[in-house]
Amino acid sequence: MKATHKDGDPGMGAHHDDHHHDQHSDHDGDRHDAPDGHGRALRLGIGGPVGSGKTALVAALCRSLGPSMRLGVVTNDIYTTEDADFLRRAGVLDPERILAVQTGCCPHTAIRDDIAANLDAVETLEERFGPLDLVIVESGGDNLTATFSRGLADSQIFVLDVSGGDKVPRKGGPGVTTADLLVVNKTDLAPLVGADLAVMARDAGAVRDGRSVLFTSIREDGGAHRVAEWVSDLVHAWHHRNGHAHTHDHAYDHAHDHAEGQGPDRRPRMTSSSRPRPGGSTPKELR
Ligand SMILES: Nc1nc2c(ncn2[C@@H]2O[C@H](COP(=O)(O)OP(=O)(O)OP(=O)(O)O)[C@@H](O)[C@H]2O)c(=O)[nH]1
Ligand SMILES: [Mg+2]
Repeated sequence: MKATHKDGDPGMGAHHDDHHHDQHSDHDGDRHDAPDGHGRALRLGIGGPVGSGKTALVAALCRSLGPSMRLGVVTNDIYTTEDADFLRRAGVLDPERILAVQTGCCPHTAIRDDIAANLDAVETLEERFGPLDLVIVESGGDNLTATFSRGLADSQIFVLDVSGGDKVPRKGGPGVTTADLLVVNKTDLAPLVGADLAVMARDAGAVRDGRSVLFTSIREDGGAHRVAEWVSDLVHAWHHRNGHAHTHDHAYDHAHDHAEGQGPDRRPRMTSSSRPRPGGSTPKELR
């Protein structure tokens, strides 16, 4: 069964009866190996606590990457379609390319344990608008343990904000430690809440085993610029890895070796062009 759309609202219930993705419905995220990526979009999961700035990041990524990439977005809310509505109103993407999943349960259930409704939404976008380069799946706000099944997301960004205090990265949890990119958002609020960004950077570095961390103030214009660069690198690596034909309409200048064998396991890396520009409002990468 394809996901249901209610009253013209493309909201999708996670709890429909006919789970044609039952093979993805067991309860061990690690067993959900991503299917062969040949011909399909990179699936990027964005998770993190309630209100940390996930939707703001999705909006910023759509604005930055939309001109050069074929995008789709899936949002998750418990009972509403609030995030999808916000993104449609913001005009960051063709409204039809934004689908809402209503989880009706703990947000992490729909991105980790029973991913059927989210997979339906991703596949619906690809059927309607494909081929796509990138489908972003925003999780509902959850706690520090929430991570995406690898059967749903090829790569994951975890968004924290500074308002929970500078102790949060030190507390770790799978979202903080294992996400491919950790974003620490709302740096503009750090002085107001007494959060020491250097402490957050140090602690995040200690628990993340070299994985990337970016500090952002997404509310500022261009505040997610470096996250957009990271994602752009990731999508291009994805195309190379899977042998997709794609135009080299790179939104961002980045280290990009077209030689065979360069793509597969290359982590996106910051290049000289992605370092903070003097006088710019780009967020700081503190590691
Ligand atoms: N001061 C400040 N506010 C921000 C920043 N980024 C986002 N916000 C605000 O924080 C609030 C929550 O942002 P959202 O993007 O809705 O957060 P979210 O993580 O998607 O929230 P849920 O989906 O409800 O979990 C909004 O009022 C945003 O405008 C930032 O960098 N600085
Ligand atoms: Mg949101």
